[in-house]
Amino acid sequence: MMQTSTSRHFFEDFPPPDDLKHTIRDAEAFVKLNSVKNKNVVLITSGGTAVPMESRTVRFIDNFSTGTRGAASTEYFLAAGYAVIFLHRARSAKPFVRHFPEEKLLDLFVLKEAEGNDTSASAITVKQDESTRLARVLRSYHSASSTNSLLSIPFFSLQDYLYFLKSISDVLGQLRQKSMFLLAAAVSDFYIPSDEMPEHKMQSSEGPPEVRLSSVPKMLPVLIHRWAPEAFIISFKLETDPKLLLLKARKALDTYQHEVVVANILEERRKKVVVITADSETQLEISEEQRGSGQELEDILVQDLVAKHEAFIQSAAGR
Ligand code: 9Z3
Repeated sequence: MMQTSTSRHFFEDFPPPDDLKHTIRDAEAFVKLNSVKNKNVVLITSGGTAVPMESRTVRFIDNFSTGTRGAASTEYFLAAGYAVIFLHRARSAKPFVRHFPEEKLLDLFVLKEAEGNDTSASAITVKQDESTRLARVLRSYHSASSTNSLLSIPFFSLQDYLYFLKSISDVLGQLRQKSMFLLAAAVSDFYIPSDEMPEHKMQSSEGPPEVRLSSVPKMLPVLIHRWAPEAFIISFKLETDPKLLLLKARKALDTYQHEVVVANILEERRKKVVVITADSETQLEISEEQRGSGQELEDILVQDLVAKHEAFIQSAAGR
């Protein structure tokens, strides 16, 4: 298979991340624990990949992704009873804490000073109008952590992301139909091969660099056909031109023969997606009003995907 040899070359070109062995052990223990509990396990990839321009990376090429789709979907899959491996770009949105942006974090609390100068006796409470929201998020967070249902794995570079994806897929694929992949990360299509990348920081005194990018080998077909051939796999298609979106999403499904492509347009991605399978095309949408009242598109997207996954498991059991 062409892709297999090119994907192998890609991996041979870069060393694995330092903590790969440790991460694989964590993933194995997590999958074992949750499969004993008979849970479905989903790998959610989230955020953008950084493409290093120097091996001792000072500069890198990045993209727009905030990680909100992945972080929000993680919460809804946990609520639906799934165990979640959350493979995310470091410092992008994370489940639970995303509800409390850093710059407003301290506004959640009230400080009541004690009488006199005894600062150790001062009391901190949560503002009345914030406590319901905080309690709701805390409840879900505690439920996920006390049941060991969430494993978070951060990555930074494209290379590290792909190493983690491959290793986790090998482990998760063993759950066969009970495993799901939600590939929401915005993964770079281009990279700089190691023999074209300087080791040290590029010097501005040498003038503007000429950077030649190469295409990243397509990993999706390798994942679908080799790493996790029996899993339920959902990829995302992102476009900026609405005329291309559905055509390209359907083409991806026809080419790779996996279960679902979720199609979205960059600017509309919080409001609308189209869920495409071999025999269906479902538009999911939320209104401005619903968004204003705190509803999220990921809530209905995850419900739809859970139902499709259930049907997939049932049909495999009947074969
Ligand atoms: C997506 O399409 C995600 O929905 C977004 C979510 C990245 C748009 P945010 O992180 O945004 O919440 O800000 N992800 C996949 C994008 C992608 O690169 N897809 C490839 C393509 O379209 C296929 S793997 O060709």
